[in-house]
Amino acid sequence: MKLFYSAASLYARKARVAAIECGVADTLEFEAILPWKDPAGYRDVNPVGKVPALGLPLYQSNIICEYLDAKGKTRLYPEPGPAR
Ligand SMILES: N[C@@H](CCC(=O)N[C@@H](CS)C(=O)NCC(=O)O)C(=O)O
Repeated sequence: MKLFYSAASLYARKARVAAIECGVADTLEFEAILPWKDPAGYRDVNPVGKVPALGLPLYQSNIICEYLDAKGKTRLYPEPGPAR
C-alpha cells in the first residue's frame, strides 16, 4: 500500500512518523508527489488532491494516523475511553 506524501508537508510528515513509530513503515511504499501539480490519477486516491493519502484510499492525516495506529504493534493513541 502506498503512502503519498510531499517532503514539505508537515501533515504528511506526521503520517510518516506515525508509520515508523507504529512499526508498519516496512509494509508501506512511500511515494513523494507534488500535490499542487495535480499529478495524473492522484485524485482517484484523494479527491481533495492534498497530501498525505494512503492508498486504500484514506486521506486526512489524523484518519491515516489512526488507521496506522490500529494496524501497528506500538500504539500511539490511548484506547477508547476517558483517557482518550
Ligand atoms: N487537513 C489535511 C491537510 C492536508 C494539507 O493541507 N496538505 C497540503 C500540504 S501541507 C496540501 O496537500 N496542499 C496542496 C493543495 O492544497 O493543493 C490533513 O490533515 O491531511
